[in-house]
Amino acid sequence: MKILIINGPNLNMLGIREPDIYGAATLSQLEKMVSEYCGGLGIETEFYQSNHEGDIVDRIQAAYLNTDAIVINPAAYTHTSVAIPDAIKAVGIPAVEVHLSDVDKREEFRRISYVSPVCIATVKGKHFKGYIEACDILIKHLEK
Ligand code: CA2
Repeated sequence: MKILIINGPNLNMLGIREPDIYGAATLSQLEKMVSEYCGGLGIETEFYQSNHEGDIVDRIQAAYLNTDAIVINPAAYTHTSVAIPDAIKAVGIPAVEVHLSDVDKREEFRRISYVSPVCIATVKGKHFKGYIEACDILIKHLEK
């Protein structure tokens, strides 16, 4: 089983700025944690981060036929992109949306997600643990 973990714009800044909202740990630390957790369950992981919407669409399309599940934090594109949910729907790979912060308790515009409708679940406000929860949801879904 292979899970692709995608992080959107500015998440490469994790651990560098805004630790009060996004925590003090880096993207590499997040990737190491998820890779070790999934590795312990015999699940392969692949990680991708981009600041560019079209590149994220290209990566989702490249996952077609060689990836079992997608964990995605689309970051700001959550609230603006139609192309990313279209790509998830097009490849037909089960996906879970993750947000480090609780987007419902922040600015009004963050409550809108164009990605949620094409995902089997959304995990919000659980910081790094949210990515583990997302993997668990997808593993259970695929085992059914
Ligand atoms: O809570 C989340 O995970 C978000 O997806 C993060 C996005 C934000 O636009 C969404 O509304 C919620 C922003 C990511 C910015 O990441 C940074 C990390 C460290 C320092 C600065 C920005």
